[in-house]
Amino acid sequence: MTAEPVTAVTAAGPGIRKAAAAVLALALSATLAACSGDGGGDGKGHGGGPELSVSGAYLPRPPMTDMAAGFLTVRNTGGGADELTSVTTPLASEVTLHSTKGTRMKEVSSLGVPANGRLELSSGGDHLMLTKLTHRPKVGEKVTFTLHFATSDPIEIKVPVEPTTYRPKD
Ligand SMILES: [Cu+2]
Repeated sequence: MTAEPVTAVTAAGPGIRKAAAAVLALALSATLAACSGDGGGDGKGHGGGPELSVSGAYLPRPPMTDMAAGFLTVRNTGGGADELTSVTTPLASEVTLHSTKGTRMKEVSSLGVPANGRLELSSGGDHLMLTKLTHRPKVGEKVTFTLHFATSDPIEIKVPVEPTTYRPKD
């Protein structure tokens, strides 16, 4: 009675190890792909969770140190939605998320990043509001922003300071 199951387990052994190795290899390549930054991706949704990348970030040079605005685009190539919940930066003691409806803006607790879609923060639209700056940043300076999300890991970016009247070309 005992010999038979043992034989079966031994026979299954290498097969299971092979399968485990394949799963591990898959997990590693997925991790490497995620680490390649905006990497272009394959453009397809991946069913499960959000897959975020950030582009086009800039900070117009603020006229004073009391307030600055930040703009960027969060792209989601994954099949799950996410939310931008907060942003932190050494430049400001406080960063709030502002949603703009028409000409009125209001502070919100999060901004949605739809599945297979994007969150665009742009001049005249939704934006980041930085208050109580540690200094007035110069054009060309790079400011570190850390973006925090409801689901995805935080994303750290370097945001270039542009002239006060700068508008991105599209
Ligand atoms: Cu605002």
